[in-house]
Amino acid sequence: MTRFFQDCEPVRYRGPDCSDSLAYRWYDPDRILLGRRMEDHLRFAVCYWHSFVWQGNDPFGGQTFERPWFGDGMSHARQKADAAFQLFELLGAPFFCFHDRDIAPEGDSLAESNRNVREMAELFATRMESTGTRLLWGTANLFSHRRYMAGAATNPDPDVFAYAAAQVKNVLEVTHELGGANYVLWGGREGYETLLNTDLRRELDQMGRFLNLVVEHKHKIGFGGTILIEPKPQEPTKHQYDFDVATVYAFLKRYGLEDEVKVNIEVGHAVLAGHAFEHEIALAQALGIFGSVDMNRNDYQSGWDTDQFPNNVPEVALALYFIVKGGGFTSGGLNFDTKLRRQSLDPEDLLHGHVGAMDCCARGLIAAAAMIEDGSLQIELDSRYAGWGSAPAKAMLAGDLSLEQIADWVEEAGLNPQPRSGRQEYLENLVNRYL
Ligand code: XUL
Ligand code: CO
Repeated sequence: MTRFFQDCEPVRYRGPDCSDSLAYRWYDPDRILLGRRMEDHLRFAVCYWHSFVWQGNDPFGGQTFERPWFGDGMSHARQKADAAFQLFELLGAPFFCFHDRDIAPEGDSLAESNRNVREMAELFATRMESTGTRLLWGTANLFSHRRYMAGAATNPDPDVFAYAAAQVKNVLEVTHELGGANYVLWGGREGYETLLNTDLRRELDQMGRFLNLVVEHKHKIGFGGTILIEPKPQEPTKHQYDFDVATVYAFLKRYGLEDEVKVNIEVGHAVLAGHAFEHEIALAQALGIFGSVDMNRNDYQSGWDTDQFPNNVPEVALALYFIVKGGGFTSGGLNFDTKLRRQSLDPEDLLHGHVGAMDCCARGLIAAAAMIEDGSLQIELDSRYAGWGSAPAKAMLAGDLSLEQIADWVEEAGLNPQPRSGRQEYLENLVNRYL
């Protein structure tokens, strides 16, 4: 086996003062924070697609990367797997994620494509065994091939719906066999460009049926992982049906799946939807559907899903504060759905991207743990809502008082509420003390 990452040494924790650019300054897998190993808090995953499949193209130009595995054959797929597992091992990343079409070429029929995926999964099983890398999630690519140009589950052609269902069946089973912790559905082209050619209500019903089929099959095969939907507001379609966490929750409720399916929240998708990342996290937690995270940022100016490695410690710290405060990950983790910039040609660039991202998250986690341990933020929050601890307030929230009874209470008690400061500047300054 030729090594793609020639002369690269495994990346190790060397502490903040280390001058080597390919060492962890903050990510120390065994360090205990809030009673849990850092590795188990963060559950990092490397994505197969952007790291090994994307060729560097943008709307104005084609391939910039040259990789020995670019090509359509199974031998290319095996070479790609060699490089991928080398990277996972060099980084000490505990997990990876893949789409079926990332790992194996499309065949002349679905049966041949599925066989290709299975053959690669067998190779993965041996590599996972020898390297200790685990599968955070698998997923099906239901958006690249032209048959899916008008969507998969939401396609006007039922044959496409059926083809997509058969494709998902295979990847769900492969994910199960590889011990995957989750299965993700990102609504690639589930959305529309114009209502002039779109029956929106029918398409939502199709998508609801599709997801129910996936959940039924999960139970049938005994897959213990979590089914996750990844919200995104637009790109590729103008109106994606899985717009954001709130929209996904409404969809799950309508199709009876709110106890079966959770969300995989991507930082850049939250930004495209006009939300702060931590808003999406907190909302998912509040609704009981927080699952996993794609930890890649967007450029704030470009308006595109730029899939960049995270590098802003204060932002990451705040997000991790809410994730950990809400109980942390169970089956989920932090997947780097990240692309190099198209000028970053060298194998080393893939290492630099991931090392920086993992260190940034580790540093953010240390700050988040300090915020939680210190408790000052929580004390402020508790005191803000302390009034709800009174007997009449509790009765009001529990639904024990009618509108009339509440009105009587206001009058009898002579209520005259006085506004209190929200203390935002104080709280923001407090957060900065931990960074
Ligand atoms: C697309 C995206 C996908 C999903 C998996 O924006 O994020 O890569 O994460 O299909
Ligand atoms: Co993603």
